[in-house]
Amino acid sequence: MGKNIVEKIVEVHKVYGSLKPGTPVGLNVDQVYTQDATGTMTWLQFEAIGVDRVNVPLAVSYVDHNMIQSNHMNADDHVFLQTVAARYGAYFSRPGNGISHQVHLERFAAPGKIALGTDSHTPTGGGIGMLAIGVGGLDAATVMAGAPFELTMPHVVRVTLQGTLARPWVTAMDIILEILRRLTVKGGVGKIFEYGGPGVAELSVPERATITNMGAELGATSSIFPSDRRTRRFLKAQGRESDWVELRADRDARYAGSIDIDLSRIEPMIARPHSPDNVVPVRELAGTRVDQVCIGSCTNSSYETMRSVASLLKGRSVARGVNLLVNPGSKQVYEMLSRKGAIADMIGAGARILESSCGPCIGMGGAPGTGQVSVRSYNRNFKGRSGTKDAFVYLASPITCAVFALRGEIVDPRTAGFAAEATREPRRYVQNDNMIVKPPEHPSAVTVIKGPNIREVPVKEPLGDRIEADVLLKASDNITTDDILPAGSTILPLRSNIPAISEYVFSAIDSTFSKRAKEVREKGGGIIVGGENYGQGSSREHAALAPMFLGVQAVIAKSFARIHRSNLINFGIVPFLFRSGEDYEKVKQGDRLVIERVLESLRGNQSYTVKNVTADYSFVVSTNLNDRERELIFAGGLLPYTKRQVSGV
Ligand code: MIC
Ligand code: SF4
Repeated sequence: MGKNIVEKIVEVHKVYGSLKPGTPVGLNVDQVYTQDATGTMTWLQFEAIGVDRVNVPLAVSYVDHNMIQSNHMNADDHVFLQTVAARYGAYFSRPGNGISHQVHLERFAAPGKIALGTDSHTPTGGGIGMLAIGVGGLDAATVMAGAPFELTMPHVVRVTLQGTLARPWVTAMDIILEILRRLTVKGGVGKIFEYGGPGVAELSVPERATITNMGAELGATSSIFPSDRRTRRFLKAQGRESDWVELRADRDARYAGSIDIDLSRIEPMIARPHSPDNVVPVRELAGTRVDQVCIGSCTNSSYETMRSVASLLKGRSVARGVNLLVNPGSKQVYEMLSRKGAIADMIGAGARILESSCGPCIGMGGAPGTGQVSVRSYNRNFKGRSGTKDAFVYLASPITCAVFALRGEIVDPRTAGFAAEATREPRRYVQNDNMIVKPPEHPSAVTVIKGPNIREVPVKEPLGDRIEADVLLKASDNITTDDILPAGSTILPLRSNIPAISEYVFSAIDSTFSKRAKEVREKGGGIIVGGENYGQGSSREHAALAPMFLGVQAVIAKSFARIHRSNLINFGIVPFLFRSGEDYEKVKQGDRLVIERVLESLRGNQSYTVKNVTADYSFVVSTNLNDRERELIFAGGLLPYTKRQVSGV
């Protein structure tokens, strides 16, 4: 029987389990990378596990999120990450070298490999034919310590691309926005999207990477393209042709479903506030005033894309009411643009050029003004994520964004009267890895340096047989990890300090949450009630760890997003599922709930009776934990579990 690309890669890396969708499969991992905002916790956890060296073929620690150094905290974290990488044998990508996903694609990603990253946009590497998956920090730490990675085998859905894009105004970003429009932010849960068909050859590796990057917004486990002549060409231009292998699905490969996209029918698309799936054709919003435009991020930062933006801006001026911010994705891109004069063209037009980092995407600078409209070539527009609660953030392709910047309003780029070049891929990218520090020859001689803001990782008491706690918050569908624990330039520097960051749990939704949680901690702690797709978005494990620190015992939701569900389990919080929508409707914030015989049911049929003591009725919830996940909960989480395994107890 023929195999698809995902099956081919999983088969080669399989340690245990089967390829049957929905069942656990243990995998050998080739590459693990971290970024700074999730990386400090990951590396603290790695240290706490107690092994002497990174146990995967390649580990890289990046710095890209926490780049504004308004006090000692971020700079101290950078030093910690550099010294800890050296101590345990990982590469270190210095601040300024660029956004992890872009740099990884350029310098390390390879077809046929499996990579994990502590960031939800790790699937960017799928553009090169790598199976790249976003995970929580603790999962990454245990894999770096030598454990296999356990994946719940996803359903593989084939996306067939036909036809040709109407360049330069229709781009890869418009393809993924169209897919988001059709499938929504829940459409990819439990799935990997595997691209194929004649339209694939139309797209360069960076364009494919835009699509796999933003596949994260579908809730997908990953997205992947074949490895073909264009992949080889990209790797050759990066001086890494020897990393190329061909990778394609067999003719008779089977899929769990299929989607057809005719590229020639795609038009410029835009996501409206406040969700990446709130997508319409740009022309429908024509005339909307624009105050800010941001171009770059890990979604749309390739040299070719930025060149094409520069060709449009050249000799023109941004509209009087618009702030145009540009964050090139990597030093490679930035350096090449500078050498070609493209940065000068952007500056000439009035752009504000930022450093190579996440920047405004995560509210690390560049927040819009009150009530302003910001259009960004980024991947997320959740309410408040930009740093301004009442801003209206839209998402569109870089070239569409550039047209808006010139016109000061939303306009269909095809009819705006401008000309732009569709830049061809360069034959050779500038290869200068002077900002990537290799692991030293004698790592054990390195001293790990920790600034005063870097605190121990808290560990939960193992779960008791009875949970009695208050519903501290009742949330709706599609709650993001940005809602649970916001980012931004004030809160992000606290990522290495759980007691401090826990003050901000749910602060964007309910500013009293943290105080109320602490008040009931002695009385058994709290429970959170959620709707569908609870915890979508970012991989930040702080969205589980900080509530755990505040005494949250359980989350009861209609369904969970994959990475957040794993993070909850990793920190010993039970993810319970409502059996019916009515039960969700009935329970109120403030109700006191009692769940008896938790351990017994967890060992048994995973069905639990919840007594609502306040309103005097009972309802049934369930869990769907596999064997390993149950063990993690019994142990009090993945850290105590792994420590025990490493020390052989
Ligand atoms: C994001 O885009 O939300 C982030 C910031 O990159 C996160 C990681 C984090 O919160 O540190 C992600 O995508 O996982
Ligand atoms: Fe950085 Fe934004 Fe990409 Fe997250 S989505 S890695 S914050 S650029």
